Amino acid sequence: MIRSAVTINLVDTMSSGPWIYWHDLEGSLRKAAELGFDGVELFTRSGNDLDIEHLRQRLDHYGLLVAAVGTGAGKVLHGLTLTDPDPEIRKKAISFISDMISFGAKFGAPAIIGSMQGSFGLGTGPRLEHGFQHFCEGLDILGEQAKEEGVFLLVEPLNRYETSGFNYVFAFDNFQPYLKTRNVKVLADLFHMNIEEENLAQAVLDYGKHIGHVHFADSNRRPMGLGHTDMTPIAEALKEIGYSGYVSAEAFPYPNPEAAAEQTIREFRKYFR
Ligand code: LER
Ligand code: MN
Repeated sequence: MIRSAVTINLVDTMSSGPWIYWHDLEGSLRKAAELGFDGVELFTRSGNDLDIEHLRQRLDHYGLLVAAVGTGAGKVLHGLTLTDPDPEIRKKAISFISDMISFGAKFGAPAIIGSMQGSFGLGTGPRLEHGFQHFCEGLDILGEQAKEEGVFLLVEPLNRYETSGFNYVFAFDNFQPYLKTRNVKVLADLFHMNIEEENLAQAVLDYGKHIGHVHFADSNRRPMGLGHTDMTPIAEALKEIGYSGYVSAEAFPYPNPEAAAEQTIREFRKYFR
């Protein structure tokens, strides 16, 4: 079964970006549960930011699961990436993501490596060999850690304006053979894909077996239905490949968080229920 999720940004020093709910954990969980979402995707300061038992209790109270945890705060707050030329920064990036993996794993949720990949010239432009090597080394270490903790690791293609690293799902072929770990899955973010893929539905059909999570946003990164992405063939493709992960709203809170969440769950039900 494909499950719905909605993002919550819990970094109080951030105030804009593609997250539906903001800052208030309790209120966000309550609203997500009222709308009938299956899970929440959490964007936190670090893997040690939240009280685990309190979170577990509140999730149980609302009947919600954790769909995934984002690691982007490592870059936004601390400037860390897996492909930085400085080995000390790479070490800190691995340690930051490692904590996020352990945090997510306590709830059976995978961690997402998006902006923490840095930029290393894989997708477009010439490949920067060192960056590429560091990217693969990082994924190997973290992918195996995730495996030991019972979850997979997600790596996310981002559009060309955010990275010169992993830009489109087909590029998974460019580095998967170099990985020792087999515990890495691809996050299909429909906003990034709208910019980079030739055909979104075909990319889903071709790469289905690698897809472990979906970010649900329209072409303009507003909630699905408020842009020009043709969702029908993409939803058909996800069903055809037997996708059984989350479709998680990582979109701008447009026109406001409440309306964005309602728009998202309406669209989710239209395509997946
Ligand atoms: C992360 O999931 C993502 O899509 C990035 O664009 C956020 O900056
Ligand atoms: Mn995303």
